Amino acid sequence: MTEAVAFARTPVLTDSYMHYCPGCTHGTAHRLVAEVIDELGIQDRTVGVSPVGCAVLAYNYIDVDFLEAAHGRAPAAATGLRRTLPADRYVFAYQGDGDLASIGMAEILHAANRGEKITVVFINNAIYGMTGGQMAPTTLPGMRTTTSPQGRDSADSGHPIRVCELLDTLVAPVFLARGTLSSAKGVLKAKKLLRRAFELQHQGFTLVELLSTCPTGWGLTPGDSLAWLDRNMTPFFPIRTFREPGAMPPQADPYRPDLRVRDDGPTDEPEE
Ligand SMILES: Cc1ncc(C[n+]2csc(CCOP(=O)(O)OP(=O)(O)O)c2C)c(N)n1
Ligand code: SF4
Repeated sequence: MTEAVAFARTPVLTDSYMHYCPGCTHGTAHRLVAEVIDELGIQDRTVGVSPVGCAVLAYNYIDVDFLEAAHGRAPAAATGLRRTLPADRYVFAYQGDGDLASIGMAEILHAANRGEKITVVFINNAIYGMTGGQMAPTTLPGMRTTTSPQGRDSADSGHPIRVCELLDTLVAPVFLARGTLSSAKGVLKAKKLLRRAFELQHQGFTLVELLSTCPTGWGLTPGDSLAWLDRNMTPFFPIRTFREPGAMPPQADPYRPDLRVRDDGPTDEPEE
């Protein structure tokens, strides 16, 4: 009797058990990144930058060269790699929402604004998972965390930050998209987004945000976490592609590329 292989380990994943909690979609995201690297045939030309957060050990699972960055500094570290390695290399940063949107907000904004030719895989689970479920910049209004036991009060703690929408105000990014890991359909689409980001990486800054579960931080079962994500996160963080190559930011007028400083000195009278 011949056996058909229905499912196998991606060659770009190491043969290690992942440490993630049951139902955590960090593992799904790792697998997708590994599959994309495998399919593009770039394993020996790819360097990852791992974050501080639950994915700190990403280098144990995705079988490419890795650099470990201090909390929030992955885009800055990736910038260094990008600018010093040969141009045919692929550089990606993998970051959680605490890492990227809190302590690392300056790094991600400036790397995107400079148009660094990197891919950022942004895992948004609306909470600080690793440190015990504290409120993150992406925590939803009314969402209970260990530091917002009554639910996030936006009047006191601010509103959740929508990272793709924020970066979409910048001129330089070439690809910005948000997907979800909450369903099989979402996972398939997420892989397409990651592949597109890697394919476009040498044209400029690319980022894929993936809505992700944290059953432990959310205090839910794995199954309930998927439903909770769909019910609560997706309305606040819409699944869509924000930026494609050649597109200008929504408020394009002030960013006309032909507008530059004039070299004929100040005029006495403002022109009518
Ligand atoms: C400079 C610095 N500040 C704070 C911390 C503590 N810390 C470690 S992980 C983390 C947040 C992790 O949350 P997130 O980035 O959302 O990733 P997740 O664990 O949810 O995947 C924090 C605040 C640290 N390690 N270093
Ligand atoms: S704490 Fe949350 S993000 Fe971290 S491994 Fe567990 S489920 Fe995943």
